[in-house]
Amino acid sequence: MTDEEIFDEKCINTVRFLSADTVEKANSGHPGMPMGAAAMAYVLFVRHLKYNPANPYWVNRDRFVLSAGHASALLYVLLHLTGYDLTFSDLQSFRQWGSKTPGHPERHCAPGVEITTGPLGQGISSAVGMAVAETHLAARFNRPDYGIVDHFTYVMASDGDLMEGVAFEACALAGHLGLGRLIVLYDDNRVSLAGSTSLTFTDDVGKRFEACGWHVEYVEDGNNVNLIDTAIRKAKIESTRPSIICIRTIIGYGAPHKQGTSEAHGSPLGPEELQAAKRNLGWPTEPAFFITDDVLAHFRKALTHGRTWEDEWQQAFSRYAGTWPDLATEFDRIMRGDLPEGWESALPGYPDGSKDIATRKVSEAVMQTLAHKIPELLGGSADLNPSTFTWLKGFGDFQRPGLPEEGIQGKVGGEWGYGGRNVHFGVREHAMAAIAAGMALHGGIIPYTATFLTFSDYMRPTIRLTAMMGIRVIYVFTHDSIGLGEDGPTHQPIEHLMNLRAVPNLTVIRPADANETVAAWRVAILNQNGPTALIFSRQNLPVLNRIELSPANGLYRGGYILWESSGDRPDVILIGTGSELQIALKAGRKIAAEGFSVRVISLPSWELFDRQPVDYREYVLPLDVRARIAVEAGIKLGWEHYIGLDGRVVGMDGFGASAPSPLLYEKFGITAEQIVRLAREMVK
Ligand SMILES: Cc1ncc(C[n+]2csc(CCOP(=O)(O)OP(=O)(O)O)c2C)c(N)n1
Repeated sequence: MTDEEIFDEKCINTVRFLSADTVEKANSGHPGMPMGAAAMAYVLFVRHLKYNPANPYWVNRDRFVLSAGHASALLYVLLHLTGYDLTFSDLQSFRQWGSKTPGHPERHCAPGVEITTGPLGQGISSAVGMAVAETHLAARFNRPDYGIVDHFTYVMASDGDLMEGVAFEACALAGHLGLGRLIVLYDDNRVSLAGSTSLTFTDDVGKRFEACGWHVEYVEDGNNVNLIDTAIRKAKIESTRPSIICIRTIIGYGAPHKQGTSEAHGSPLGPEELQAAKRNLGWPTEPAFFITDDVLAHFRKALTHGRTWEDEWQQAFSRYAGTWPDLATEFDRIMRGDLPEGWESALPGYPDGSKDIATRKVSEAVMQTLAHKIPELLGGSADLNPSTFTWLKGFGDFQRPGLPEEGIQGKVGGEWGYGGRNVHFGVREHAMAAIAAGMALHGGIIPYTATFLTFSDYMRPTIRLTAMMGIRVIYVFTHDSIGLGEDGPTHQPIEHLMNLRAVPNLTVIRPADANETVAAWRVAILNQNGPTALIFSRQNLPVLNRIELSPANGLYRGGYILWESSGDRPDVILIGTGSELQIALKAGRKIAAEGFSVRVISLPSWELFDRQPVDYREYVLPLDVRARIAVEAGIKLGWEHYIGLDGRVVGMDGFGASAPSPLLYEKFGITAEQIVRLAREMVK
């Protein structure tokens, strides 16, 4: 071995045993993957990844995604060694309350953690979204001699990541799109949590990726620095296909009794086995957390390199700004996440007397004005644009340039290439959500997705993560109830609204008419601290007369008094959302005609309403009025939140049925007559 190779090995063993010690000290965690994948992590962080530990937010940094979030100790060790603001004592408080080093990487806890991972498959899929963002922004902003956006997205993924369906969906799309700056390091250790992958996972991964249009490299010895280095070099040169490097490793490498088995996967090695592993690899058994100065200095060169890379980029950007000042200002703006001036100025309004219109159709109109004003709005649907109406007309298809355009449907007009803003996700709802998350995390993009509300179930794992991360993603869900009609119960969402409302930090908005729909989109665009789900009807709805009724900007408060029969204390309160608000209103008028005092509340967003001051909530929904009826064509469970134990719900008890929409409302009893009947009973 050369001196250099000996030193590399020392650095790798530092990573390996710092990770194992970190897990051992916490008496909890996953030592196996960090020990097996230490070499590839070292090669990547020391020889390839471009980053500045002193400024984790440098916009042109390479993105690194540890998809196998259970190997978090590895990431924390790398961040510490390379000089991020993550100290030795942070390593020692691994997995403890309030630490920067939770069990799985959480985006807001430590600088350098680009994304929250842990649910397998999510990280690699969102990395595809990061690469989409990079590719699009490069097409938009780069100019000859100025690669303002020209970084790579690297992923470390495990067997579990690649077993998950979402990863396959996302990687298939990445191959189709030819995302050449996406590089996956696959930790091929053939062991998962419960045993060997020979039990479950005998795919030929390389061939599978090859079939999806990827460039595939193999490294037979995952401890061989030079082989890994060469493979990464080749992957970087390949510019028209994403790359995966299948690196054969041994889980828990070094641990004499546990290496190569699932015993090494998810619990501390135990003091004896850990000591034995250290002896086995010629590592000092004491002290734990052993780092030598030369090794630390080697890793910390990242600080100098990082400063140089960022400075060089800054200088290039200044020159770029001199030649293209408007582009540079625009780039700064979108990367800050600020909205452009006047973005709201062309939003449509729907005066009294407008024709009935489905809220999905209104959404389409709103999106066209937003598309012109907000160039960073980018997204698409899971093969449902003709139903969700979520295309950005004239703004091109995000596609690999050079694909034969002829015969390809779905062209929305405009550029065909990486500058296009309509992303065709295909029938891949889960990957659509994950990719959109990656686009938001990259920055410079406001991503949206679209499908039928019933298929939100296919997206839930990612929706949950975007809510946890607090990032701006807009989910458009149309066909929001039995109101969609003949497609029947498989397509009619029932429990979905409540399911989404149950996710913390997800804002769910189900507007009742055209003007509420415009307001809902406005809220979604302004919501920078979490995702928003916009829920739209398939069927036409009346445009409520806002001269007679309260204005639709009541939506900004989540709920508001739409109409009341008199200024008196109401005898009964009717609460409606979406397409059922008009039914509640009709019922309210009938009840009022019988001499009762009635109030009708529009409640398009629980989350927005619950954030209002208590006075406002009390003003809308006075505590002492117990006769309350909620009307929503969804599951009843959950409405107790607003109607208490005395209230009643006009909603669904089971699944829907296949029939025309008006008949379904009648058959399932979601009618004004039913509301009136219940109200009479309650006010008696
Ligand atoms: C979606 C999801 N399902 C299950 C788990 C629980 N889990 C954590 S790691 C793991 C499998 C680990 O196998 P592998 O991905 O090969 O990692 P390694 O054993 O190499 O560390 C499982 C099932 C998870 N984190 N995410």
